[in-house]
Amino acid sequence: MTGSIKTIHLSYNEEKAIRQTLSKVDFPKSEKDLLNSMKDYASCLQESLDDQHLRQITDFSKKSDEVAMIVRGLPMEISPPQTPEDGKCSISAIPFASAINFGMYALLGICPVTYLGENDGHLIRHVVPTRNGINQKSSYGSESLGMHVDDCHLPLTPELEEISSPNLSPCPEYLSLYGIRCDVRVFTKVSLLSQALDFLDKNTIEQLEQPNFILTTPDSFGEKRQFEYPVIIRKDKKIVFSRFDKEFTIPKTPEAQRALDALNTHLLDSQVVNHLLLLPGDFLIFKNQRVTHAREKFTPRFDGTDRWMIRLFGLNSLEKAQLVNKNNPYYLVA
Ligand SMILES: O=C(O)CCC(=O)C(=O)O
Ligand SMILES: [Fe+2]
Repeated sequence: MTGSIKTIHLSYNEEKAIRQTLSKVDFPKSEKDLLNSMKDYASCLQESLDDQHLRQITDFSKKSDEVAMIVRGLPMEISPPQTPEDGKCSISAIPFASAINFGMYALLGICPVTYLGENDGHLIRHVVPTRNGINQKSSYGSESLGMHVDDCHLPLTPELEEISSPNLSPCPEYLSLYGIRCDVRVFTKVSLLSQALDFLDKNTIEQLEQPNFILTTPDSFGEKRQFEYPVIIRKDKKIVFSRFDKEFTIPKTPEAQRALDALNTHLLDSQVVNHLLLLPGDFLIFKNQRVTHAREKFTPRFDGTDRWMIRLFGLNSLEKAQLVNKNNPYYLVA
């Protein structure tokens, strides 16, 4: 059921043109270099893409009815290093992949961000099975991840309008994954919230809108914390946002439990779920609070060829961001 996800296939000539223009820009060695040069990388993409593809890509963040997009066939390293078993890889080992990700963010008008308590302040997260994370429910593990919204304890976009000075930064508005190595057995599953909600009655939806759910922070966040929130929020009565993450949510009443179970069932419905594989050079981006994503358990080989994706979080603006340290506008309190 991929009809609901905008898919763009770049041509051979587009890929080649991006590769050629990018190789004229200095290769990045650090995230600082990537941030400094992201507009230059975006110019390389802009020059090389067909007009129609360029418009389709730049429209994504502006169009409120578009929630997920895949751009397939972007350039990648010709010979990427081994999949890192500890989740660490220097930018200079994957300059193309890194530049493409930051260039796409600049083209889309999105700010990459990272949050305190996860990923040690780095923007790029390597979604790989790690030896330490093997039993963790996190992007570093190989356990199953149920349908979820990332960092869902943070204020959702409509909630930010109500809170004048929150002490937490906004929940990521975007999450992107870029394929470096594919494991054809392991899909990323993406469901559109609006499609799942079409199956629910008014009463169930109203239950989900009550602050009757206790949320705990996931494994990747270090220390555990608890919050009480609604699971869904409607903006202007139309656009729906969620902080769905069943594994970390405790409903406070039997009605809340039933509503959460019903939403989970429909997010997993075969008519709703999109099963996605990212081949090397494929870039998936979605509006984190308007879809849910999941992954099934798999067995890593730890032979240097395991599944590897680059993940970035994004916000439309840093205006409401609470900074960990005022010298770094991309490192946010969470
Ligand atoms: O491994 C995947 O396909 C998704 C991982 C995930 O949920 C994440 O990185 O946020
Ligand atoms: Fe996730």
